[in-house]
Amino acid sequence: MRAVVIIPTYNEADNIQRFLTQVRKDAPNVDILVVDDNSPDGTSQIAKEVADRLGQIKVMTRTTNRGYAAASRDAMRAAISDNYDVIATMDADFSHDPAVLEQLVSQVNEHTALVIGSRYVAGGEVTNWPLFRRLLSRWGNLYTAFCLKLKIKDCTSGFRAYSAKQLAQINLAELTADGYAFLTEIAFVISRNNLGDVVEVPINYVDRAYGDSKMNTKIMRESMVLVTRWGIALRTGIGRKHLPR
Ligand SMILES: Nc1nc2c(ncn2[C@@H]2O[C@H](COP(=O)(O)OP(=O)(O)OP(=O)(O)O)[C@@H](O)[C@H]2O)c(=O)[nH]1
Ligand SMILES: [Mg+2]
Repeated sequence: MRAVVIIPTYNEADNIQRFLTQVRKDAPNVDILVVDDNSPDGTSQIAKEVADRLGQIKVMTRTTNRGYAAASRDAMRAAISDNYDVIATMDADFSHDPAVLEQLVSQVNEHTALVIGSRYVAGGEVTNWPLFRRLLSRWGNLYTAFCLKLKIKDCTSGFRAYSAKQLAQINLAELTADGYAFLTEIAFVISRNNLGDVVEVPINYVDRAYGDSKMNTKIMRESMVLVTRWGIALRTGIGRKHLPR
């Protein structure tokens, strides 16, 4: 079984070298695909130097259409065409513990399409987040599960492992979210199309210590608007054509 972890990056120069070194050490069986949006702080160059030194690391540098979702989609397409069996994703800022990566990857199987590293199942935790961020994420996830009739407790966690075969069933070009709503959108599509089980594994999510957050009000608003729109379409049929397929 071949596995790759996609690491979207934007201005992660303060983290990337240490992070890649740690992933290489903790998950020696998982290849790495960094997808950087040509970060002005030189993240791509640093990642390429580390890649040359450590091996098993590819760096994809994008120059157009910057965004978490667009970068993730491009990297997913590349990983699918490279014939990986499992495609994981994680952040570069140490919020997701590299020591847990192989555990997520190992739980993907023919029944399980998606394994989510989850803050909101028993045993899950959030460390060092300010109260506002905690409430936003917690209530955002409760609202999302309600609107979309999902049993998933942490739809917005970016620490995941997908079955490549099931991911390949999704028309990634048709997904509409630009920011982290992409994570909800893809979980929603997997559930709606019965592509396989979604399993949540507890993680401790630790706030970044270095580098700046890219979370902003536009991303939060997008998430709220899309979830509400999809929820209305699901329940009433109004705007059904906007539901992700
Ligand atoms: N390629 C790419 N990666 C991005 C973009 N925005 C964010 N990322 C990466 O996606 C991951 C998650 O972004 P963060 O800024 O950490 O978002 P967050 O975890 O919600 O915010 P913090 O809690 O402040 O860390 C990080 O590895 C980022 O570098 C983007 O526009 N393009
Ligand atoms: Mg982060």
